[in-house]
Amino acid sequence: MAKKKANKKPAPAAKPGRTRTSSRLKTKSQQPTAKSAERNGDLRTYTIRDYRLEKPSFTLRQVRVGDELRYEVESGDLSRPAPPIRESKYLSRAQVIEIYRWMLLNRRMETALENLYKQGKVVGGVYFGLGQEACSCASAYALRKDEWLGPMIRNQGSLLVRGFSPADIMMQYMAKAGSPTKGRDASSHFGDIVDRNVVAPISTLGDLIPVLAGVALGARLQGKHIAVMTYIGDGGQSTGVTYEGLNFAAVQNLGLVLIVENNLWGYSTPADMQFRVKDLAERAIAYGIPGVIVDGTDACQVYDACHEACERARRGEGPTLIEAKMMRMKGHAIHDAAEYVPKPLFDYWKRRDPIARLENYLVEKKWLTAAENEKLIASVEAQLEADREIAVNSPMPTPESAAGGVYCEAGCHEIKPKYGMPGAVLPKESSRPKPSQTAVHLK
Ligand SMILES: Cc1ncc(C[n+]2csc(CCOP(=O)(O)OP(=O)(O)O)c2C)c(N)n1
Ligand SMILES: [Mg+2]
Repeated sequence: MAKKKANKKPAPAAKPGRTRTSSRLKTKSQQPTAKSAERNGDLRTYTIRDYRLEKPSFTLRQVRVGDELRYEVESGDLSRPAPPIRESKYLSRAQVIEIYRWMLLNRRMETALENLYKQGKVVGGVYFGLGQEACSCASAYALRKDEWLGPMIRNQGSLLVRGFSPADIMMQYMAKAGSPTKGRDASSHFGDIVDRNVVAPISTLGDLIPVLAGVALGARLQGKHIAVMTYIGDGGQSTGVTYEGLNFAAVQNLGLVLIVENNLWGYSTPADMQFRVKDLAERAIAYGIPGVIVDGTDACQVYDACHEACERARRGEGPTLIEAKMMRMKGHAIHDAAEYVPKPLFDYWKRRDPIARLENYLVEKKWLTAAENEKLIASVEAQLEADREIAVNSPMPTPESAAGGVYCEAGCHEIKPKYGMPGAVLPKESSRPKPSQTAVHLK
C-alpha cells in the first residue's frame, strides 16, 4: 500500500505572467523591492512608446443568439468623448491638409465602389477601410518616392498616396481591360514594381512581411538603406510567417516598418481571442526592436510614429513595429453585415471618425476655413466623378487577351538594380554579418 502523503496543501499555481518568488520564507523587509531587483539586474523593464491621448479598454462577452454567436461589451466606458488630435512634431499645415485630402479621397472612393457594387458593376467582392483612412494615408505619406510599400486589403488609401488613381482601383474591381491587372484579377491584388514601388498584396496573411524585408535587403545590397512598409491585422499577426519575417528583419537590421492594424476584429473574431498580451506593440520586445502604439484614428500620431520609424530605417538601424488601434467600421467585406459587433462599439468609434476629427482639428486651428474646406471637398468629389466615368465607360478585356500575362509579359523578369550595383556600399558595421557567421561553404 502506498504511504499516505502528509496532508500538505499544494503550492498555489503561479499566476500567468508573474514570477513566483519565495516570499513566504522572507519577512517583508527582506523581500527585494522592484527598484533593488532592477539594480541587481533581476528585473528588466522595457519601453513601449504610447502616443495616444486616450487609452480605451473594453472587454467583450460572447453570447449565443439562436444559432449565432454575438458579443456584448462587458466592461469599459463607452460614453467618453473623442480626444483631440495630437499635435504633429513634423507635419506642416500644408502637409496635414494634403493627408486630409487623401483620406477624403479614400473614403469617397470606397463609397463610390459600394455604389458600383450595388449597381452590379463589380466582379467579386469589395473590401473597405472605413475608419482606417488615417492609418492607411498618413503611414504611406511617411515614405519617400523611392521607398517601398506592401499594402493589404484595407489600405486602398495607401495605394492612392503611392500614385494609383481612383480610376485604377475602380477598374480593378470591375475587371476592366485598363485596370492594373488588365481585368485578369479582381479586388486588390495589384502593385507596380517599376514606377510606384508597390508590392502587390498577398492574400496569405503575413507573407508580405518577409517579402518587404527582402526588398530592404535588396536595397542594402545595392548600397542604400531604405524604409519599406507593410501592414498586418490583429488576426494576421498570429501567423507563423509574421514571426519569421519580422525576426529576419530584426536580425538583419532591415528597415522594415510593420504596422499592426489592430482594428479589433479578424472576420468575426474579436482581437481579445487572438492574443494574451495587453497591447500588440509588446510583441516588439520579443524581437528586440522598438514597439510603438498609436491611435489609428489620429493621422498626426500615425504620421509621426511612421516618420520616426522610417528615419530609423534610413539610418540603417532596423525595423519598428507600430500598433495602430482603431476599429473596422464595416464587415470584413461587402458581403458581411457585421451583425456580431456590439452596436455601442460602433457608436463609440464613430465619435472617433478619423476624417471628422482631422477636419475639426484643421478648422479649429484655423488652418482651413469653412469655405476652403468646402472647396477641397468639392474638388475631391469632382475628381472622383471624373474617375468613375472613366472606369465605368472603359472596355472589358477582349477574350483573346486572356492568353496574355497577368503580372508578367515577355522580358519583364529582367530585374534591374534600382539603387546601385550590388555590393557598392557596405552596410553599417552593426548590421554586417561577422566573417565567422558568413556561409563558409560558399568560400
Ligand atoms: C494565412 C491565412 N489564414 C487565413 C486567411 C483568411 N483570412 C483572410 S482575411 C482574414 C481575417 C484577417 O483579420 P485581420 O488580420 O485582423 O485583418 P482585418 O481584416 O481586420 O484588416 C482571414 C482569416 C488568409 N488569407 N491567410
Ligand atoms: Mg483585424
